[in-house]
Amino acid sequence: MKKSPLQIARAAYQPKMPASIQGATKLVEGKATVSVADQAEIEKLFPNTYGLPIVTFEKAQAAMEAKAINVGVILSGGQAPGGHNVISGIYDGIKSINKNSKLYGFLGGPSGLVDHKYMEITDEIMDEYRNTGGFDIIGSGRTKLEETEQFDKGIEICKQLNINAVVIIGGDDSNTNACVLAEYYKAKNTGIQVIGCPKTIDGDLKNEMIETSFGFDTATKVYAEVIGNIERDANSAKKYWHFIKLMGRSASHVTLEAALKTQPNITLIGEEVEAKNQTLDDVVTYIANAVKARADKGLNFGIVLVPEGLIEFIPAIKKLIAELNDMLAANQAEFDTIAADEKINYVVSKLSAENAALFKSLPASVSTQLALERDPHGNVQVSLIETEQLLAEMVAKKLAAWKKEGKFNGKFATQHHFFGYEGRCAAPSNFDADYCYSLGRVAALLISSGKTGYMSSVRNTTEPADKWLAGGIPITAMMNMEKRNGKMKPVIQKALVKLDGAPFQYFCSKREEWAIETAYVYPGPIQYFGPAEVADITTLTIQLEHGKKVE
Ligand code: FBP
Repeated sequence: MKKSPLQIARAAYQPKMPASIQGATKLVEGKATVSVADQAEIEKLFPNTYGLPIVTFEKAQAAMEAKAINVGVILSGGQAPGGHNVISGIYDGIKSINKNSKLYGFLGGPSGLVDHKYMEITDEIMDEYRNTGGFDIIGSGRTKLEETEQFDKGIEICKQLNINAVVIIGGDDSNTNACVLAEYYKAKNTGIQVIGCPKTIDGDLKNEMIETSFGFDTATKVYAEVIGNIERDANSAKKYWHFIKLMGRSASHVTLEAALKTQPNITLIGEEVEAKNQTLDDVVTYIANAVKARADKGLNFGIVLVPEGLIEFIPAIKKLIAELNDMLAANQAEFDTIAADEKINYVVSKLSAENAALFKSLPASVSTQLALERDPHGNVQVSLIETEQLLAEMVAKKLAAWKKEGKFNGKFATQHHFFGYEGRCAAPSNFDADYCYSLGRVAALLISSGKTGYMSSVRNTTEPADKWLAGGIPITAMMNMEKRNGKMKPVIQKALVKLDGAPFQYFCSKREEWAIETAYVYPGPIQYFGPAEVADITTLTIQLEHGKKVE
């Protein structure tokens, strides 16, 4: 395949990693863990993988003689920059433990394990993909691993290929499945270990031990570059309000990070909309007021950032979705027999009066998505709802009414954009290239130490990579019970934007100024080469969370 000059240069990049895992390493066990909530229930559901200790890897005097290990790797869910580097980290890690170790990739996501679709990753294949974006080395998919028949099919192929461990690279749902699989394999004494790696551009798989999910750094850099370009266009032409929706299904971290980087006029944060119990009209009025304030200063242009999950955060709509989920789970068989053009009427007939009224009041594009489409994990496919267009239209309507009343004298012309897929397969930034490679190396160490039900963890990430801390966290420690598809299930707790956290608080301290003034910042493209303060720096979110000054 033909390569660009940048790709050729990037192929030679040697990812940086923690000093503690370069050379001989020893595992140190920390204190035992408990789950973040619902301890008794989680312990009962995971008797073999609950309460395990946090582990860290430290430098050792001499490397231990280790036997060859065969590992199967799965990429699960949406693409995120750095996936290939996790795989190269695992590959180099198991080969450095014993050169006869083998890495198999299960093809097309978790279904590859169940359907026995796999390939062996060789030196030649691996070298083609080092430091590249995308998940195309083995492909990804959203099949949910939850049935024992699926787990048993996994055992068959692992026995056939002599696989000692499976690494699942995925988000909170996929790592929840990894934990269930680890428990099942341990309970059945299969000897097959399961290790998770934290992936998602959404940034909502994080906690004290998992400082960030990989891909968040690169994706937000890509979005910030393009938002900066649009800001400069807006500030040059001075004639459009740009409504920009950003990916992030269940949390607004991507939008918040993009805002911190580019200082747009208006940024909606779903978690705040929920906390303030706002309605769709409240949100529209908030934007319209900001448009008016700028128009009063003669500024008829601006930038609005909208998280893709906004709709789900509006409390009334959240309640509606919860009822829809329960109703669909209880009536799925009947629902499947209803003709396509009758499905909406069927849904309305089954809802409570209050929710039926709200459902009918929503634009058809929104209600159809809420009622009909779910991904295999039961999530509403918010990336398909055109919230940016909906908001632009609703604000235009409100301003037109204000104009008639003599309350608004400006101009309001809009453009809308959705940035999501544009960033998910970008070539990983230095941070993601280094972080992902390190996560892969740590996964290999967890496997060779006999661990199962752990997630690979690399911390201290605002420091240079050689000072990063490497280890593992039991996945059960991140779990709580939540309702999914109408039933209470053990799941990894999603990390939403904390309204009392430093990133949001910093944003709050600036947003009034950014709303009225034109305070745009133009970050420019990701730099892969150059001084560390330009090329290696990570997100403002992590820096603020770590108490760093970001002025
Ligand atoms: P993951 O949680 O699997 O990483 O995916 C996140 C995401 O990128 C969301 O931001 C977005 O809503 C969704 O994937 C889109 O899914 P799809 O790729 O199936 O269209």
